[in-house]
Amino acid sequence: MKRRLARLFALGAIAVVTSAHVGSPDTYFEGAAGPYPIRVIIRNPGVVPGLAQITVRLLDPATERRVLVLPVYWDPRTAAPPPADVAERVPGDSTLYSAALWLMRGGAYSVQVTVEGASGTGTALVPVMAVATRRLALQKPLGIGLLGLGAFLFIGALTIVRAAVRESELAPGQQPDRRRSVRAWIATTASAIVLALALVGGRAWWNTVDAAYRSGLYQPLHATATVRATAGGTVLHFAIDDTSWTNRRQWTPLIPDHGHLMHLFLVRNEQLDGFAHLHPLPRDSTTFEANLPPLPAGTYRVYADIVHESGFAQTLVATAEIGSPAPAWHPSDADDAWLLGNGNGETGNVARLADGSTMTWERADTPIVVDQAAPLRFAVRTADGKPAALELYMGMAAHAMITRDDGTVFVHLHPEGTISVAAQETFVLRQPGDTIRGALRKRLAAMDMGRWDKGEVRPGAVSFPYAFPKPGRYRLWVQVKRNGRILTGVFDAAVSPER
Ligand SMILES: [Cu+2]
Repeated sequence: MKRRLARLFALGAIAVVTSAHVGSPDTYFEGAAGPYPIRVIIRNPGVVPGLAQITVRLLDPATERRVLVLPVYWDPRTAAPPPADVAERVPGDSTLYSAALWLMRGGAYSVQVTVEGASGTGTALVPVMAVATRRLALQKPLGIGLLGLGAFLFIGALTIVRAAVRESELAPGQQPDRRRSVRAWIATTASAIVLALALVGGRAWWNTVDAAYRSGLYQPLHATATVRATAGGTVLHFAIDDTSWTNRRQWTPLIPDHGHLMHLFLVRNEQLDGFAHLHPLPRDSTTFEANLPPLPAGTYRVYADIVHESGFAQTLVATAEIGSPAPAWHPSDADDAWLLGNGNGETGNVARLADGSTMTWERADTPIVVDQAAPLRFAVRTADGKPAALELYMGMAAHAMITRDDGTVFVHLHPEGTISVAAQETFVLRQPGDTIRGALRKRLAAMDMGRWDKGEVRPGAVSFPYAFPKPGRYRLWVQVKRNGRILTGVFDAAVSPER
């Protein structure tokens, strides 16, 4: 019954609003399921429980394959997951498979994508944050229709009661006497009162359910950013001051994501010409501090990416007022970087990087369309035009930060997609016994020593699986590392509405 009700609530809930990233609700993933390279898109339902749509693209020519998908909730204490669903091949496209996934509770899920084929079986884990971000409105025609049906049932029930008491025991053709008529009138009135009370009770029940759902709508933890001058320079102070965090009841502790507990981004309001990617150091469990680079004075949008031990990744949002630019900058973390300046406009494909190399956005001449999944590809070339050798920057071949000019979208992604690598790791490493807070975090911390600089990067090119969530003007910052130096390219994009 409960499940049925849940289904009922989620009906028609396929559109999207927001998620752990800001304004960019869908999950994009590119990686390998064993021997099979895949690209996965999971469209968030925006309601919990809700039905998420998943598409899996096989990136090498397909022979006969089977694709299975299964969402697994992070908490091992919840019921065992059901058997996996077989994704159906999308008609007309031999490498695209799709399925629908029920996300029944709010929180972190890992979607297991399994590919079976001639080279064996492989599985990829794609973390997905199930959050309720919207309340579905009752459509007017549906409301009127239901009201009509309800009235029909109400009057119908009274008519049946009246007829049953008044004339059910009469022979055909016989007229009810006065006594029967009076009894029928009393029975009908009593029934009307009982039914009306049931309706009032039903309304109260519905309002309680609705209020509970509203209070469960996702809001990132509240945070405050302040800037203050110290002897050593200007310091950005970032505090997670949400009572649900400071009470420690509802959240698992933070874990580092690609080497840092927090990835914080500053974007200058309106102009978007000042940008910084910092990694504030924790002072305690609620406050973080970073030395501020010499950004120009102004109001800045602050976005802070954090990941909880549960695998739940979220972006906290704040604003910061920066007064006069910092006189000198001593980075509090070696991975911190910043950049001043605008790109070359919406048609400028080439960004000149600080070391003389160039970064080219290899985009088609056709306009970028909203929600159209097309990987963003960038080529990095040395000053003399050769593919540039790249190094890992915090474990990643590249980082891309994408924002809409009004700040309603902010997303931080990698060639692996929009997923948090730390969230993925929690799902790989979690054991059924990990029910004590902090146990998994300890194991992760022990693994984390210095491993983010090891690995190979394909020289000269990076790509990010993504689709812009709504039309408008966007700015992109793409970061790579060469010869120990962090390089940032800036690009602009105009995204047109669906045709
Ligand atoms: Cu990154």
